Amino acid sequence: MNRRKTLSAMIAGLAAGVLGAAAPNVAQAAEITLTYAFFAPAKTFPGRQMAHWAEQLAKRTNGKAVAQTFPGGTLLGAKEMYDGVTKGVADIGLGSPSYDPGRFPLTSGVALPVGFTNATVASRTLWALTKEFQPKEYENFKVIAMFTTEPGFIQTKTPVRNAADLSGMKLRAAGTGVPVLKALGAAPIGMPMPDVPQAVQTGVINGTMTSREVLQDFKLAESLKFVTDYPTVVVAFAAVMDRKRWDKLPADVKKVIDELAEEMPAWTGNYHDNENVGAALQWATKEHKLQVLALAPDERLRWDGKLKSMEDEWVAEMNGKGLPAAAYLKRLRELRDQFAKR
Ligand code: DTR
Repeated sequence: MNRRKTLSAMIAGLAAGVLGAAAPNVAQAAEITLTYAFFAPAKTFPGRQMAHWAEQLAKRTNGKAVAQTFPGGTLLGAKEMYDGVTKGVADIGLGSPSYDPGRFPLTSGVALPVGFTNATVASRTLWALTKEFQPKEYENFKVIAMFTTEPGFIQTKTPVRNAADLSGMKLRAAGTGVPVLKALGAAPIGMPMPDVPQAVQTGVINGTMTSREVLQDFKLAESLKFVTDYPTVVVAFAAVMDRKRWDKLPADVKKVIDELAEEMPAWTGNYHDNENVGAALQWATKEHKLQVLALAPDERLRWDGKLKSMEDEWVAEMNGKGLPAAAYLKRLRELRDQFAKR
């Protein structure tokens, strides 16, 4: 613990030194300073969530606990996020379990093509499921915030109006997006979101399948001029603390963090669905002549048909690991419908 604290504090000190005034919320007088790492830029929606959480932590603990945030991969990148938290490089790490479905198998169920219509419903469902099922994949962590993207859309340089347009197209996706694109006939490539702009520019990929705010937040609309109007799968995010670090926090601070954990799914989903994505679509349409392409109804049905077997395959795979996959999916559908009504 001492080693961990010292390491974390050292890195925080170093990074704060390097970043200087750019490290926003360093409060000198706080009793507890939690370093909080995120792999993508601050202005993306998970980055906004991180900033909101940090602000609320300081406010609700009256400055007793503060978070020092490190967005943009300055402390930990996408692939090392969860190990980095275990090693004490950061006290809190915001990563995407969807980037590593092998490590977070049950969570990957939320990212199946189960028909979520927006991020708010998917985020609330993910959080409720995680509390109910207490997946073993988080056993060494304390989950402090969970949310998802909206369902991903195919965003491309050249128009995709049907399976023939998509056939063999090199597209980037994350997690379950990879098998989804494969089933639809594309040639998917997995890579973390921050690598996408360069891969688009250099022609490594013809586009990406993900939530649509990236058109603006990663300036992708400069090259990706088409969105195919076919919602697919969400991507899950989880901010975690190492459990031993959590256990040492005072009860009043824990209480605030638990309270915030309850609020984060709806807060983030609401921001993403109702401000972030809409603004990005408007901007991309106005500034970059983005076109949204409808699928013909019979084409849509054919695409749905190609994705149908994914759930059963997932259940079989999870059963092989001894995980309660069928029960998880059943409850997912109930919660999805319940949250969608409100
Ligand atoms: N859709 C996921 C994650 C993603 C979407 N927007 C952002 C912003 C910042 C980081 C990750 C993401 C993906 O495709 O990677």
